[in-house]
Amino acid sequence: MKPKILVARAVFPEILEQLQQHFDVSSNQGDEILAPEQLIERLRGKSGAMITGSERIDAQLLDACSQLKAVCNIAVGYNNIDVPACTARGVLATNTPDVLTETTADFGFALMMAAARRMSEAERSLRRGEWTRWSLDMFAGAEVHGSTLGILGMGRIGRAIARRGALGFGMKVIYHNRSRLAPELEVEVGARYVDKATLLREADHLVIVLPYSPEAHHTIAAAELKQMKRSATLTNIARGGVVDDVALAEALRARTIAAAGLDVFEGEPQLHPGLLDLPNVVLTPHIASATMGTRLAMAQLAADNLIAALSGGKPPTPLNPQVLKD
Ligand code: 8YV
Repeated sequence: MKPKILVARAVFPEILEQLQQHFDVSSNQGDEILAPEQLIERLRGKSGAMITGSERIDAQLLDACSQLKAVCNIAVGYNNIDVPACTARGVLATNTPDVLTETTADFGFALMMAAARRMSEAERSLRRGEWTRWSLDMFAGAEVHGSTLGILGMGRIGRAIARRGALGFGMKVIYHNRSRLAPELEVEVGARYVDKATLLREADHLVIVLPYSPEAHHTIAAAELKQMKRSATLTNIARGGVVDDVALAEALRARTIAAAGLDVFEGEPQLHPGLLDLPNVVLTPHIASATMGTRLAMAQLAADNLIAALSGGKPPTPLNPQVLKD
């Protein structure tokens, strides 16, 4: 008998077909969002789950679904999974690193540029029919090339953004992270380590790529925003909650920073209503990894993890490899 799995969200048909060759698949191609109790209900008796950042795997769910052996996230971030709780119950958890790095860095850079060069604001004005004449300072924004790029969090995506800034745009790149990169890696990506206060004080464009954890909650709040230049931009492609959105909306409204680019929000898909009325913020619905090629690669990696995990193979990207038997 094939192991039973749940694919919690709609996935590409070719991925579903592969999974059906190995498993008795319960799918959700209607892409209905499952409330926590519905997720538990659908997962009972299943050995595996393919999930996204919208599904939460916690101790309560794991205890209710004791047959579960593997949960495979279609995302690199895994703050939706209580990994220690999985490990304690011998459940393998996996994520999708690497395959989305360059695509996500492209988007982060684009969002930063859109905020700096006031693209959304200018486009909205044009669509409203306000472009009746040209003027010298019309939608004049901040320089990107040659400016200082500050990166908070220096994992794979942070490094890919640093390379774009240093090599492509001649930016001075500074970063802050819990751990400093090896000297040769700093040279390769063209970035210099600084403390958090220096990062906030010197960055013309601050890009946040810090994974969410309770310790990272509101890493950027009112006090941090106050330390930034009035001309600076802030871009968040990490997770909602790393930035205090209420404080950010206030800083943008009061123009104590110039602009922001946000792809992630506290409590998304809801967002702080104050953000919607502001001209100086570019808002996108968590799409930094959204190219067809990358989303397919992410789903494929999650499928490879699930197939290996439930057939005694070696999952490519485990988060808690200690649960795997040799
Ligand atoms: C996902 C992301 O699309 O990988 C991540 O961590 O934030 C995005 O690439 C999203 O989380 C859906 O699972």
